[in-house]
Amino acid sequence: MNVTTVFILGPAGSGKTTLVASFGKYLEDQGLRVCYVNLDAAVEDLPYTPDFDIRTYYTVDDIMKKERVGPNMALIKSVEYLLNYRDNITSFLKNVPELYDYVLVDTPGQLELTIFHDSSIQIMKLFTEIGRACGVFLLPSDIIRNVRDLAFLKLMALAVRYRLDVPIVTAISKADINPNVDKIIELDIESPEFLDKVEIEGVQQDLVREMWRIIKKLEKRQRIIKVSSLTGQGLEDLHSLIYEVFCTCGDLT
Ligand SMILES: Nc1nc2c(ncn2[C@@H]2O[C@H](COP(=O)(O)OP(=O)(O)O)[C@@H](O)[C@H]2O)c(=O)[nH]1
Ligand SMILES: [Mg+2]
Repeated sequence: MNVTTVFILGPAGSGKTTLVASFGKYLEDQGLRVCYVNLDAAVEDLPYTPDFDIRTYYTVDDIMKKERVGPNMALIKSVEYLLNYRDNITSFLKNVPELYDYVLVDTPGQLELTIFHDSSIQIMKLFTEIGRACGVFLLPSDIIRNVRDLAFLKLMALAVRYRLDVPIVTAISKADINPNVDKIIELDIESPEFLDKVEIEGVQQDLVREMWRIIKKLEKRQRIIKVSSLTGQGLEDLHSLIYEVFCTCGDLT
């Protein structure tokens, strides 16, 4: 079997790092060999033991001291620094296809560091060269309070798909926190309740409706899955969905 790289993506605090640990453990329990990669130079503690950790080479604290910059600039520089270690990453990846079935890549806490900077895109490309790769974009249930929030997150997921040249699946994360999320995600623009639930009027209402149309047109149709690292809910679904991304049928509904 080919090695499969899964980039775990999503807004800050959406549960990426925690999912790398819980999903990795789930895959290992299925007898699969999992390689854990941390590309976040700002993280303090990890709930998994990384096989490759960018902090071996530098941390955001190091950059703040060395370059005499504040935390925001150091975060940006931390992504630019990635390219200085391109050879280290390439040489690490050389043996990965023989040793592992899955590579789980924990991306920087702030999503914009991953998608705005060419250096992270170039580094992610290295992983696509050793086997197949896809992304899981997390839509955290705790910030989905209404249709507008969901539309906004879905637009972000589309933007990520546009930036990264890999298939992207979406998953509602931290599903244990917000049980009402079901009522929101099942709402359909065609349903009579839709505009009531949007709870806005006039131009904004037209905007949300139009945004939904665009999302529905562009987003790859996929069944909705909900995951929780806390309870283990949905990890099996996530595994199936990732598997299906690469099967020839390509139908994720
Ligand atoms: N209730 C709940 N909390 C979670 C879950 N996943 C992550 N968290 C918490 O959400 C916060 C951010 O998680 P983290 O994995 O660091 O997010 P990241 O910034 O996307 O890597 C932490 O306090 C986690 O303990 C989950 O499935 N359920
Ligand atoms: Mg993280």
